[in-house]
Amino acid sequence: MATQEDTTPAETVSNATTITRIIDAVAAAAPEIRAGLPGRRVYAETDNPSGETPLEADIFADGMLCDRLGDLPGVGEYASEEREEVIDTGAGGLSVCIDPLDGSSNLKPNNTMGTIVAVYDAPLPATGDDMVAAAYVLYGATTTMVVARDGAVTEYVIHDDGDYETIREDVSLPDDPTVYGFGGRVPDWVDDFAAYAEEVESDPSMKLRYGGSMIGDVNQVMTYGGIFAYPTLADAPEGKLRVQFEGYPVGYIVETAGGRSSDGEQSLMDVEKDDLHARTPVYVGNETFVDDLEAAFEN
Ligand code: P6P
Repeated sequence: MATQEDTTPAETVSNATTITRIIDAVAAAAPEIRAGLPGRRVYAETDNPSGETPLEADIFADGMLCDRLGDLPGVGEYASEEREEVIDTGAGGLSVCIDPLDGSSNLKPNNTMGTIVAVYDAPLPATGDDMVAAAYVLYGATTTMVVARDGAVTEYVIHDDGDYETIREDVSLPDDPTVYGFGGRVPDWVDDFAAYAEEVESDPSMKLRYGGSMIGDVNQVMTYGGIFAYPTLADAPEGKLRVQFEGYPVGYIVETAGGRSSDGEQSLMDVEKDDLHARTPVYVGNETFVDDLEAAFEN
């Protein structure tokens, strides 16, 4: 459930309290973001820093989250996939990176999408070691939120009033994995990944689950076990997904849930890139799948 508002003066707010306030604020915003999606399916007029054209819905969600998170005592920096530069709130404290509406291209076909939250105890761009919490909201048939903090993953349902309730504690990837979701196109996959993908797809226990929104696809892996991959493509040698906004937080959540993450060679948490909007290949899932992937890429 949402916490009591802490009345401690801002200058003495602990990181733990700030993380709780960030999660509370994201949960409170979620129903309003969801309610604001209809009527915002049109493209905005300018591209984002990754060269993608956002929807009005992306801009709407980013504006709301920037206002609410940027106003929190203990949040010193706010960055978003939709903004070129980091916003310094002047308050000092933790840094928050937001993908306001991951998979917003799913709005028109009314499929899932999500909000990704990465919290770092360092100025941006941060490293994987700086991460202190990560979360995602999933706008599906219901609105749920998965939070990794203090060494554990918890899944919540978010009610219409923004209050949230635990539905799964100590979430861990199932030992009998059954789903895989691979982004990009088979002809664009580099050869190593194409061979690996063929091996996974030939496993009769594995089913394809790919919805085009990373958070929806990762939540399938968090629920049923398996692997999600957005690999290096012939025309995307660095991959498509962003390190600070997608790779680190999803890697942190899956590893906290007992799985593994990789960029093909190392844990996503060990990837180091100077650019706030740098990209990386993303592979997350059960340990055996990621170990096999790295072995395939080594040979
Ligand atoms: P494709 C959504 O745009 C996103 O950033 C991720 O959520 C998703 O995994 C990927 O891109 C989908 O990419 O090439 O399948 O449309």
